[in-house]
Amino acid sequence: MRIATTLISITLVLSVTLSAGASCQQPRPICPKIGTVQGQATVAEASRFLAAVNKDLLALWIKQERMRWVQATNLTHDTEILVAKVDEEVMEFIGRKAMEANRFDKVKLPAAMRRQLRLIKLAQTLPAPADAKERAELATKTAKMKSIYGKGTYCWKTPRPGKKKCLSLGDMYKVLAKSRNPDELLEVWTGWRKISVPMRKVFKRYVELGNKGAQSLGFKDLGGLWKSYYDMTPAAFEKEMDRLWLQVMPLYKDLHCHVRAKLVAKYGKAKVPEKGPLPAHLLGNMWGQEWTNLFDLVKPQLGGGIDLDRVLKAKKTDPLGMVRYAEAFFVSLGLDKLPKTFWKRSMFTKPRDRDVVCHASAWDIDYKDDLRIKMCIAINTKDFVTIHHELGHNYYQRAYNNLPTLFQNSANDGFHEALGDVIALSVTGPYLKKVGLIGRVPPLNLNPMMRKALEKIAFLPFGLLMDKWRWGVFSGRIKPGEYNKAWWSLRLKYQGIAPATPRGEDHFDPGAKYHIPANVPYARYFLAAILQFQFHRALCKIAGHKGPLSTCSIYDNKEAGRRLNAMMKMGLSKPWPEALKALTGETKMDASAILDYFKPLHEWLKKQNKGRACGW
Ligand code: X8Z
Ligand code: ZN
Repeated sequence: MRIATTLISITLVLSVTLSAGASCQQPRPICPKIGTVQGQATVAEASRFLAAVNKDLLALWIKQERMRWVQATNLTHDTEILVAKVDEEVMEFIGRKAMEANRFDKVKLPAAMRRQLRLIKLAQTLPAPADAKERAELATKTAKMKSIYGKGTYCWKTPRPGKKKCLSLGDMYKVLAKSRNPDELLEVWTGWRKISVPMRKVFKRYVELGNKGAQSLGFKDLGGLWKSYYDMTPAAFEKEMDRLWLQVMPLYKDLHCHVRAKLVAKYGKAKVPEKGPLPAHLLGNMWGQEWTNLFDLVKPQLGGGIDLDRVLKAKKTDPLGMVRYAEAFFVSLGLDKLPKTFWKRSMFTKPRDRDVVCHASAWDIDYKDDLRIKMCIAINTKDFVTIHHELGHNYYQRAYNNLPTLFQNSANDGFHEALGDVIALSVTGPYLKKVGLIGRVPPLNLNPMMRKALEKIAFLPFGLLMDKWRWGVFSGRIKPGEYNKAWWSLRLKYQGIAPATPRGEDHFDPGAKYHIPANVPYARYFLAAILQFQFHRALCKIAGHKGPLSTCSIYDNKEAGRRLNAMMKMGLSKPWPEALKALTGETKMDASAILDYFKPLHEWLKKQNKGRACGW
């Protein structure tokens, strides 16, 4: 790792020195070759500065990743403090370097250098205030929120004979997935939300301090920083999100309408209002962010389709086996196997003896080849997809590992989130047969597409509103006294979902979703949901696929793999439209691919909804 980075840095200095000649031709008082006139910055200095930042940042990030790994896989008082300490150190470093970078503002620089200087400011999702005490407080607050979330459990009001008394979030997933008893569902749904009540105060302070940090870097607030990741102004980015949402909204509304009709049929009008929002606890998922567990209630055809849950269980697939299927897919595209250390160091299952953060994540501890995933794998379709998602992160991380540290990321964060999902879109019937998971491909009907829609289309408004809420909070438009009210009004507006019981300001429901206490921006998942279909369409074309997009699998296609890897290798070195162009030939994010993919289902939904009053 270190050697490669040093080489890059030297190359950079050389190429910069060469191109610096160009700036010497302009009527400038100094030439970089001659050196610095007092107070005036030069290209060569900028180059040295960037080389040092890339080197020091790498060392710091590696240290931070190690600490974070240890904490996430063992939540204790001590690991919480250790992570807060290292976070503080990283925040201090980046904050200081971002300030120092300002001195090159007026120097004419090659685009790659200018970009890196800008990326220093964007290198963290949570910048700290310059004051050391406030910085330490912010680091402590975020570590605290993460650990409250990670340790969260719920114990049944009345213990059930023969069943666990206290449930982890994973146990609660199972209840929400399988139970059709509305009282039980409501108890679990409400029970989980008790964990976030103590977060409210901590969160409020985190907002104040995070904003202060973002403002010290010249952003309006923390939301302003998050919206600046996309090679356009924050205002333009907000518009971009809304534009994409408007493209897909009609499809979402038709899916919502059909699902509601089926929920009414199942639970009755007293529980599910015929013309109103969907009750949040009846959607088979803790946040109503995807509805795949409602498949049996809403499926278009009776027979056919593949029940991957059942297949995986029948084949006695274990967690490692699930990961091996995903790795084999990437290998079939011509990419390397995962390193041996991946298998040794990853956390695949929930340990019995300690608290861990079960929320799935992918890591590249040394920014080179120490790739790992951390998951509490359950043997089901959802986790099968999530494993592909996580390995997508790992393969992306490995593809750009030779770039300067500041470029070691995806073109925009939606690209990172889309990568593994694209692979999961290729998990089709014929693919499952090829890898021996099923013996016979069932005749094609609309069922698999419905299953995907419950995952992808249902997700869209949730993906959109998570950060709409936070942008509002960071800007001060949403006041601490109305956190929950604003949350539920966005849930109603975009998702058409409502809680079954009042959720006043004595609750803090946004905190019951991982990314809020963990300070992970969420617009990325919305973008990924759109982008992955654009990638899929392009890759299928490269693979020479004919016929509907939903039947395409790029499994075993080396050319598709080569093109995908070429895009991943660009990392964050170029504005994202260039990376998108490299793979798809397109320069805009666009929902036409996702709409194309689901067109047959949308037609079917429209027919089903005839005579129903849709909307809420
Ligand atoms: O957080 C994730 C991944 C890790 S980056 C498991 N996802 C979002 C979520 O769970 O809310 C993937 C889909 C959306
Ligand atoms: Zn992810």
